[in-house]
Amino acid sequence: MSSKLALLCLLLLFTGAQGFGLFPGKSLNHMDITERAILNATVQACRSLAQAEGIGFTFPPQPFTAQGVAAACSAPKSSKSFRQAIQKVIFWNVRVDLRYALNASFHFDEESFIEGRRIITVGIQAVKASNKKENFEAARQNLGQCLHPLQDFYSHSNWVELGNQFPNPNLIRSDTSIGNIADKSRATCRNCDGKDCRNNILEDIIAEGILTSGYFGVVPFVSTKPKGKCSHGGAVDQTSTIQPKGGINKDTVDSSHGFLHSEAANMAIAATSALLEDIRRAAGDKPFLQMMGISRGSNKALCFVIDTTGSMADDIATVSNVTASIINSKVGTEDEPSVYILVPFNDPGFGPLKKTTDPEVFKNTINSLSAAGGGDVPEMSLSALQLALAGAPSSSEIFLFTDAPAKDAHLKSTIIALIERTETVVNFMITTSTATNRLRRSEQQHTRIAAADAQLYRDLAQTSGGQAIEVTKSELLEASSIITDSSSSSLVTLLQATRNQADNFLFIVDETVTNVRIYITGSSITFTLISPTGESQQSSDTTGSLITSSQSVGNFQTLRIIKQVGQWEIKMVSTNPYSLKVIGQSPIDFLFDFVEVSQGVFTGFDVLETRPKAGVNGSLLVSLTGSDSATLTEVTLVESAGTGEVKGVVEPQGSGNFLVQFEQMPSVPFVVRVKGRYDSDTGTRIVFQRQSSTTFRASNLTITTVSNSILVPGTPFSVAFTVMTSGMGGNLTIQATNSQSFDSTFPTTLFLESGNSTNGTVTLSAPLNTQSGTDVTLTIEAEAPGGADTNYIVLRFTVVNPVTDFIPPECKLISLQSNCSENCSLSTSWELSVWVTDGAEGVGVERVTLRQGNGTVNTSLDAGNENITLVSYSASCCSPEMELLVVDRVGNVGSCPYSYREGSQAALSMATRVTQSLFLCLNMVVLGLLILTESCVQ
Ligand SMILES: *[C@@H]1O[C@H](CO)[C@@H](O)[C@H](O)[C@H]1NC(C)=O
Ligand SMILES: *[C@@H]1O[C@H](CO)[C@@H](O)[C@H](O)[C@H]1NC(C)=O
Ligand SMILES: *[C@@H]1O[C@H](CO)[C@@H](O)[C@H](O)[C@H]1NC(C)=O
Ligand SMILES: *[C@@H]1O[C@H](CO)[C@@H](O)[C@H](O)[C@H]1NC(C)=O
Ligand SMILES: *[C@@H]1O[C@H](CO)[C@@H](O)[C@H](O)[C@H]1NC(C)=O
Ligand SMILES: CC(=O)N[C@H]1CO[C@H](CO)[C@@H](O)[C@@H]1O
Ligand SMILES: [Ca+2]
Ligand SMILES: [Ca+2]
Repeated sequence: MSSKLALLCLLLLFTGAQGFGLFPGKSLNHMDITERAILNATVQACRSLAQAEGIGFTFPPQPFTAQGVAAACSAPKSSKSFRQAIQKVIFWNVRVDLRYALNASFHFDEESFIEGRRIITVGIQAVKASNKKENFEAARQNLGQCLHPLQDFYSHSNWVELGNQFPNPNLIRSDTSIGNIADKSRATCRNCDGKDCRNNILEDIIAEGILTSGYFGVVPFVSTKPKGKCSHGGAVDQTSTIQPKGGINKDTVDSSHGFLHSEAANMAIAATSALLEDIRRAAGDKPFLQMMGISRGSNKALCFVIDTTGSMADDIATVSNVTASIINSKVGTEDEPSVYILVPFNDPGFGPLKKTTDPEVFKNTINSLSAAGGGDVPEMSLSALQLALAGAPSSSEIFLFTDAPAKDAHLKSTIIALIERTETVVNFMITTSTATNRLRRSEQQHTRIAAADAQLYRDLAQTSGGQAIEVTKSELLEASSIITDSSSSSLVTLLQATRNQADNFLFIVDETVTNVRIYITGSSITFTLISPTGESQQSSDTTGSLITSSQSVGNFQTLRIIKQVGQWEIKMVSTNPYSLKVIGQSPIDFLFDFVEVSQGVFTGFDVLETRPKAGVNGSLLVSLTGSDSATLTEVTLVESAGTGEVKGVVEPQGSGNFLVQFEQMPSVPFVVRVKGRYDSDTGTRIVFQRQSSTTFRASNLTITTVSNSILVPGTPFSVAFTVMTSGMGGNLTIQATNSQSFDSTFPTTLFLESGNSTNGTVTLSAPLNTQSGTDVTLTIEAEAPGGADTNYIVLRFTVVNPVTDFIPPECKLISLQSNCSENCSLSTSWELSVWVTDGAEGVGVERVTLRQGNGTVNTSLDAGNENITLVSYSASCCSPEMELLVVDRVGNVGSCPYSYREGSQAALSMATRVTQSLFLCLNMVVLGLLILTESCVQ
């Protein structure tokens, strides 16, 4: 047994992936397929949105890039978050190969058509439910996972060999037949002719249009392939060495059926586009674009976590004032927040998280907060912060207002895990209160938050690259106004460090950077600033030429400096702890993830949801955003509280992606610093430097998990995890925390020998009444004996109630009146009214929107029957066609086209045909006919 396993491992180290491949090359892989379909689908959504708003739309230049598409969508500032969204979807897609390599259903191997489609359709339901609740992170994860089998179908089955020209529309719906699937006992293949596999599928299978797919197995001499069945093929697949020999996959141009690779890959792109189109129709254009990280404003969340206990009345008034001024000054500008989030906390209560895209709703929500209760002095601040970190988009900035220490300090490590994984910046606005304020709540007298209590907040702020600002209540407005000003768009970090003693720091201001600000938090600090030309200015000098403005409030100080391109230096003098941060605005920034060569069956880089391994080699995947021509020259892990540095080896991967390898990951906390260059429009070479705000740590512990990502309410959900250590063994302390406060069980300690591994299980139970689309973030932490080393894994699950309604709402034409004549401009208008229902068994109509037509739509519920939505439409005779999209509450989408030209009967029968021709149309879209032509709709 063990020798067989060893052989297996050896073999697999040299293989690629199953499916469309993981690395760039001449063949199209899952990344290319996914990216192309997303770019095209996003262009369609932006175009449709522009049309609906009556504004023009210009297609971005070909080939599409995230940068170009974001600009065409009038959302140039979204190019980073768009890129990030695409990558998330791709990572989750590729991960299916790394995690479920041998599970046939995820790859449509072994004729597992029914199971494969189930993965796709349940995934689509989860995406739709997540979008409905604006849980876009979860939507991307579910989307990536369900795209993998969808794309594999075209490579691993004989769909292309059967002569099909278009994708199989039945893979993205649950209530239809997938096709004529071969019986388990029916032979489908013969031996290839040596290496030539062009004719290995049996003629009767082709002639009768029977669906089959290849068997796949990696253990030599052990095959589960039934007699006469096709194999996947290729060097790894051991079943292909057994009769019938050879295979049928089209993964690459060199595969058994590589001669059909490009047909299969193009069909996978078309199928991916069709799936995205279904999701877009269910969600609407704007939410679809938000899922893709595109919005017209700053694409940033404005996120407040607020203490609402008795002593906070003044602070709440301040937050209300700050919110009002942010909203008043930013709404309608490109700095407008894309979403507003509020999490209140008290004691013992906290939450719920309130999320809205409507600034007025948010203002009212904040205005309706009142300060009361709280009992003793400490409050539930970290519980609330956990909710905010789990619910805000990644890379957000959160502002937490309190005057009290945390009662739930045991959540510190969970909060750090969430900060590291989401790269969120957390700013603490800590007010010192007067004794009388606090007296109301308890006999304990705290005139100010004790130093040790504030240290917890300082530690968390430091990890996140935020500030822990300590001010009096009367200073809070000024401090808040300064710090929330930083939540503008395109913010980049040029430098971020913390120290306990004097030190000198360098930072580079490049031509693209504007609005440079320096934040210093700490007390009794002086400094000297030296510009690239060698001019210098002391902190005490108020008349110097380098600092254009300076504000100081409480322990927080901020400076603006003149724009001078080049390397600046700041010499800090202090004997107290302080943090220094230099930020600016620039379109050029970077994204990165820690990755690891997958330990599974196939080799590939998997994105870590944990801390990377300490003391051994490690890798980062870095992407540059905001410029298609920028290149990365240097990536360094810099000790955040010291001077240690580890430089990586940078390998370009194409499309602005770079793999960076480090010989040894540091054992101390570090930040990621990148340097790069690009040629400006005027041809000058610009060197830039950016840094992560977040401080990261590596660990000697590793945690891995295996679990589904969809959770059904009322059914216990198990997450099995494995912990390993390269350090000392002993009893590990385990903590599992979830963002929804679902009941959970887990072992609180696990015994682990040095060099060994141990297993545990977390069981989560979502109450029966949990709504579909709710997302839950689970953090599993393991702390080494002594507490010096901790690792964690952060997982996200989506709650989905089983769906039984697969049928879209229907339209019934009630009346159509037109007095339109040949010359439309001479006549007035036409009108129709329609009943929309979701049937007696349906979940109900969610939304009716106009997809095509220039008229006006009015919808209302039928007074007599609330299951009927009445729709009336009137349009000019020059706009003869219209199409309604009708969506039910689980996201089934129907289409109802009408035209005064056709008369009611023709229009009604068209409704059924349009769904069938949708795939034809989408295919044309991918092929380059971007306009849904009339032939498409008829
Ligand atoms: C905020 O408070 C300041 C000072 O009290 C006041 O001048 C300003 O008008 C307030 N802003 C808003 C939007 O309420
Ligand atoms: C990992 O273990 C090594 C050797 O035991 C130790 O020096 C190092 O500090 C540990 N790293 C962390 C992050 O605890
Ligand atoms: C680990 O915990 C078990 C059970 O509490 C205890 O018996 C054992 O001595 C502990 N081992 C170590 C190395 O601390
Ligand atoms: C690892 O732990 C398992 C289960 O406790 C044990 O059976 C095995 O012998 C251990 N292996 C090593 C190398 O210590
Ligand atoms: C832990 O679980 C994995 C499968 O998930 C199994 O292969 C392994 O043997 C288990 N290890 C221990 C120590 O029980
Ligand atoms: C990146 C990519 O594949 N873009 C495709 C999008 O669709 C157009 C036609 O609409 C193709 O020409 C592009 O190749
Ligand atoms: Ca309290
Ligand atoms: Ca329905």
